[in-house]
Amino acid sequence: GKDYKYIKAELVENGAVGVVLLNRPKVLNALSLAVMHEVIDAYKTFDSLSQVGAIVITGQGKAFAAGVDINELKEHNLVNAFVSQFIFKWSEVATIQKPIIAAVNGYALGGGCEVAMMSDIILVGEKAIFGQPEIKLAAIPGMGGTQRLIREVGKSRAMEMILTGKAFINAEEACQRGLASRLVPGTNQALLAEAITLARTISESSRPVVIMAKAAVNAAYELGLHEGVRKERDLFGAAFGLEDNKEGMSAFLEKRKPNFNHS
Ligand code: CO8
Repeated sequence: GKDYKYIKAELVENGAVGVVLLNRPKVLNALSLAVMHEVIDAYKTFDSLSQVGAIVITGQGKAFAAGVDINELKEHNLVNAFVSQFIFKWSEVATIQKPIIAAVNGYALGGGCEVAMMSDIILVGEKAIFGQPEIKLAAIPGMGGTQRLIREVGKSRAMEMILTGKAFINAEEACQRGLASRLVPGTNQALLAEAITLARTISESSRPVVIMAKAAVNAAYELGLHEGVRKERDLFGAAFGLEDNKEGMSAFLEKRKPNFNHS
């Protein structure tokens, strides 16, 4: 593996799953610029490895991530916030083609909540807490929070969270509203193990078809229904051009496990 300073990145499940562990527990995994560069680099590396089928990101201790690093934020002014890469490099997460699963336990605040929402599936532990407290710093969310949170929890709840900075969503509410897919009881380890199992399950399907499916679902974020359905139809059709597609159907009819070669 690569030598990162603020995260740990490793391949598990015989290389089928890439795991990113945010590793600044003393500051509740605050997302400094260095952390941002390392996470994006790890995501891109995993995305480019043919054996990797899905990626997991997680925190540790009391936090997934308690937001952008406030020590660095306070150094910014209007000019360099716009001109420098600042926090906007996080938008490159949208270029990752393989599914990303966030295993969230403890605080996912500000940028931490936003990094979780940039993922494709969120699993929560019992102690998960989501919030957008930027307003208390006289700032607003800057990594997609205002756009994604309304889609996940509805406008009213999102407004309450963003305008007060004091309304938080716990694990149960996150599941109830659909922000998270499900709750995994127990320790951080149990949550991570479940996220890895999920990633492994995804990695057993045809890689290109998984990428098509993710792209089709994500189109719903960006396109209207008419164009979205058209995009789905194009991707649906494209899947029929794959060898894996023939293998998948043959295997079903021959009552055996498919042997995908991911092409
Ligand atoms: N940045 C830097 N350090 C942090 C951060 C952070 N976001 N969060 C926690 N820490 C540090 C604390 O300073 C503390 O350090 P030390 O031990 O040296 O004092 C250590 O982590 C442990 O934290 P606490 O002692 O505070 O732990 P508690 O359990 O008492 O409290 C909380 C936990 C409630 C999570 C509390 O730490 C907290 O409120 N943190 C800040 C949460 C926050 O405001 N996040 C949003 C940040 S802004 C953002 O993400 C995007 C902004 C984009 C707009 C930019 C506009 C310019």
